[in-house]
Amino acid sequence: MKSLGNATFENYVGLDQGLSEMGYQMVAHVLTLGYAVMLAGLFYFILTLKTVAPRFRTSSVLSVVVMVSAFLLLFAQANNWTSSFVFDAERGRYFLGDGQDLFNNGYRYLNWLIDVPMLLFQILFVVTLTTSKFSSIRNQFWFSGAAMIITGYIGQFYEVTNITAFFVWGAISTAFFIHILYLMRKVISEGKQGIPVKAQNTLNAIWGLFLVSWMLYPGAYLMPHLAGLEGVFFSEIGVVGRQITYTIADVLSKVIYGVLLTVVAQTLSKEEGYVEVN
Ligand code: RET
Repeated sequence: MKSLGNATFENYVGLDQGLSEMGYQMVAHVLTLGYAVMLAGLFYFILTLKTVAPRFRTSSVLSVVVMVSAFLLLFAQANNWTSSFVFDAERGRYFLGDGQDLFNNGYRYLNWLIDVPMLLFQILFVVTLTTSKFSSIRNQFWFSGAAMIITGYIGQFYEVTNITAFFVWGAISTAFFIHILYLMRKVISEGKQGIPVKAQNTLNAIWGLFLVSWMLYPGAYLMPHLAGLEGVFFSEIGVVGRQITYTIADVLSKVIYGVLLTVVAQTLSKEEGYVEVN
């Protein structure tokens, strides 16, 4: 009898049903796309640094930190994928290789541990808070961001072997997530006060983007259980669906979010009479 310990569902699918050529390649490609976009984003944030007034530049620098860490960790995640499954020519499918590394999404979670606080701090360097204190919001962002990720990281190990533990850790993580959503809403509504309509509209778009893109992560956590255990998603569909969801979420929450913050900073810089000098 083979035992996979606390392995995540991708490995169980890879052990029993295996993965089709299309499913396996789609994941390999989408993971590669993920780190390629981070490298492209890195150049964008460096090259646009001087288009905003100096007081906004910390936001771009934080995007640079996010791009570098995401690039490295997504690269590791992509290699983890290709080293976990091996093609079996007899059966024409990929299976979990004997003695190979198991696949785990843990690289992502630890990447979020760096990126989530950075992404949350970033907006504080673009907006001006009216009633809240910068340091208080920063500390709450940092604390709840880290707590949300660490509890989720522990929970994801149990997605197959201990459903109760999986849901309890997931619920604790969600409590911190709700706190973050509450803080972000407050930051954005304070930030909109007294700034040009154009920048207010971009901040509204940032709030919408934030809500949608951050919700995709708990969606991916729940993926194998979306239609009940052993349901439709406890299969290749779920394995591929989860990696596509993560990649879309990463591009939106790290790159597009950073670009929109740059746009707000550019509008505000122009309004204060900042002109780029070379
Ligand atoms: C977890 C565990 C299940 C419950 C919840 C989660 C939320 C995760 C989020 C992650 C955001 C990550 C970002 C990364 C960017 O680099 C941990 C999946 C609520 C919101 C924005």
